[in-house]
Amino acid sequence: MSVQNKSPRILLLIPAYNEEARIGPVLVEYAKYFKERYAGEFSIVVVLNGCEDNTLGVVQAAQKEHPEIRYLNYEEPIGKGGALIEGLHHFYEADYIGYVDADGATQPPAFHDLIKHRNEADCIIGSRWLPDSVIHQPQGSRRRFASRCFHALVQGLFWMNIKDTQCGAKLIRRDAIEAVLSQLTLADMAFDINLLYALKKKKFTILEIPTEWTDKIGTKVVLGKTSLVMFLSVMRLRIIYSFFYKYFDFILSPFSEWLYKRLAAPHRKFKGHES
Ligand SMILES: Nc1nc2c(ncn2[C@@H]2O[C@H](COP(=O)(O)OP(=O)(O)O)[C@@H](O)[C@H]2O)c(=O)[nH]1
Ligand SMILES: [Mg+2]
Repeated sequence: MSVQNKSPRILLLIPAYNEEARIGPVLVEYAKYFKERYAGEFSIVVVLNGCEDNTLGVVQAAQKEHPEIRYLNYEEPIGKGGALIEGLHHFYEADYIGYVDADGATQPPAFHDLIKHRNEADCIIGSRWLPDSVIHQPQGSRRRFASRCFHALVQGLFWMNIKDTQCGAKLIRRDAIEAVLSQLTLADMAFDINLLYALKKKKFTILEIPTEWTDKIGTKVVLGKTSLVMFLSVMRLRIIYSFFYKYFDFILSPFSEWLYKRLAAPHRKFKGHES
């Protein structure tokens, strides 16, 4: 088999915060599915942070049965985005790095679909808003309304023309991740915007494909607070990518640090545009 045709090595990241009730079956399903069907090397890294429940015990139990499951455990509340950024710093030997939610909203076949499209773009993302998307259980109406408002805001600020930036299922080539890693700074749920915009700025290609998705009970999203933090984060990102950022960074950075602390939201310093 030539090197080009060889199956790629895939690393799947799963951010997890207080997921003892949801993550166990998801880990087992992913491990079994990819062991049976996938010829390449497939490994999972769960990134836990600040869990107050037994998520760690559940992950360790799954790891005993399936050694391809590993984990990183942070005591500090680094947020979903922070967990993914830490996970992305540990590429291990992967050619592609992807992520999904811990709740099983994206089932293994839907993640496998992203892998199947890997040669068509640098980043493949699942979309719940394309005509062929299959949604078994939609989100509630308030959540969908908030999500569409957020989408309009993101489109107005960044003009990425992506229909669904927030779907938890994404797959990115290793070299694309490496090129943007130093620009990843949003530690909350708006992390995806940070990733996608950094990729676009570096001229990497992004392909949206219809996905199969099921909303699960037990969401970690607290609509009012999460929406406010995501709003602040995309505004912060817009400023970071504006031409005047370098002149005002000395005021803006301490201010945003202070504001996120007041909101008890995860915050990371922006490290710079160059990788
Ligand atoms: N590590 C970590 N993961 C988080 C945090 N908040 C949410 N997550 C994870 O992010 C994913 C998405 O959260 P979820 O509740 O499924 O959001 P929803 O599907 O948008 O309602 C899940 O895997 C959560 O466990 C956090 O503060 N830290
Ligand atoms: Mg979810």
